[in-house]
Formats: sequence, C-alpha cells, structure tokens
Amino acid sequence: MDERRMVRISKYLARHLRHDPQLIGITLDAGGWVPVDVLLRAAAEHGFPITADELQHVVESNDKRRYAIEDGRIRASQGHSVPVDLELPAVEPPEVLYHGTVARFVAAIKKEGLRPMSRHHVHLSPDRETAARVGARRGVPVVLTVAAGAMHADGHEFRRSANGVWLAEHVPPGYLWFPS
Ligand code: HQG
Repeated sequence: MDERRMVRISKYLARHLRHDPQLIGITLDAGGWVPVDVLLRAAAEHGFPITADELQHVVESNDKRRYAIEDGRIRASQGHSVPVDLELPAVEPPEVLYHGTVARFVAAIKKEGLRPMSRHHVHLSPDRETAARVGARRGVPVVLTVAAGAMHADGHEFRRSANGVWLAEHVPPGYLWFPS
C-alpha cells in the first residue's frame, strides 16, 4: 500500500479511536474498543471508505503499532483524550526512562513536573532516541531523564502500553534530570 494512504488511514483512526468517535457516530466501550465492522461501516458512511485489508495492513505495519485488533474489535493502544480505561496492569519500570520535549516547556516542567496535558498520562520512552523523536515533533528536542526506579520505589505507578510507551500519571520535578 502507498505510504501516503497508510498515513492518512492512521491519522483517521487516531482521530476517531482516540479523540472524536462521535464525529462518525461510533461509541467506544469502556476499554476503548469498537467492533471492526462497525468502524468500517461508519467510515464508509462518513466519506472515508477503508477496506478490511487496508485496516489490517495499517494495524500490522504502523510505525508505532498504535492500534490493536483483538476478537474482531479494534482500539488505539494509547494516546486517548476521551475517557477510556485500558486496564493495563501496573508494572515495574526500568531504572531510567526518557521524555522528549522542547525548550519552551522546560521552565514550567521544572516547576510542575511532567503533566499529562490533554492526554490521560505522561508518555515516557524507553530510550533517548525515541524520546528525541517525540520532542522533535515540536522543534529542537530536549530529552529529560526520568528517575523511574526511584519513583516506583516511592510508590508511583507505571504502566506500559501495548506498543511499549511507558505511562505515568505525573512526574514530580524531583525525579527529573534536565540537560545542562
Ligand atoms: C509538555 C506521540 C508545560 C510535554 C508521541 C509535551 C508520543 C508540559 C506536551 C505521544 C508540562 C504534551 C505523546 C508542563 C508536559 N508544562 N508543558 N508541566 N508537562 N509538558 O503530545 O509526550 O503519534 O500530549 O513535554 O510519539 O509529546 O500520538 O505528549 O511536549 O508517544 O502515537 O506538553 O504522542 O505519539 O504533548 O507525546 P503530548 P508527548 P502518537
């Protein structure tokens, strides 16, 4: 499949499986799932027909494995702004994790720590390269190091999404190292 078509489908899915399902008249269940056939019908009825093969292909080969299909249902693996409970178990994180941001947010982050902003969780990356890519969406990336092991020892919970993104509710400033 053409790369541009894949990206268009992936963005369409993000819009409707993470943020605005009501725009195409679908309802996500408590876990964020919707039956694949319901999604495909709604997309077609709203002027964006996707074939079942295209959907399968996007889910399997998406660069970040953003979507999961299980038992005939599909959901976004993370990144929602609508309320969903992904029912991810709390797990022990590695000693350090990383967060990619940009210089203009650093002063606020030093004061308040990392906040989820419009998402449900703060998103953390397992390595610097991934964090740098996340930050680079907004400008020259600034990579912060998160003392995840210490946070966990102090009782903060961590979860890991199906596509390997680490999730926390808040990262207080005391657990962050800023590059000099
Ligand atoms: C910043 C993409 C001011 C934070 C990526 C970030 C990721 C603060 C922005 C995923 C702050 C929120 C998530 C504070 C945090 N004051 N700014 N106290 N705390 N920020 O997009 O982490 O393509 O919600 O640094 O690849 O950038 O969607 O989070 O710059 O995995 O699958 O506020 O989104 O994945 O931005 O990105 P976002 P993010 P997808």
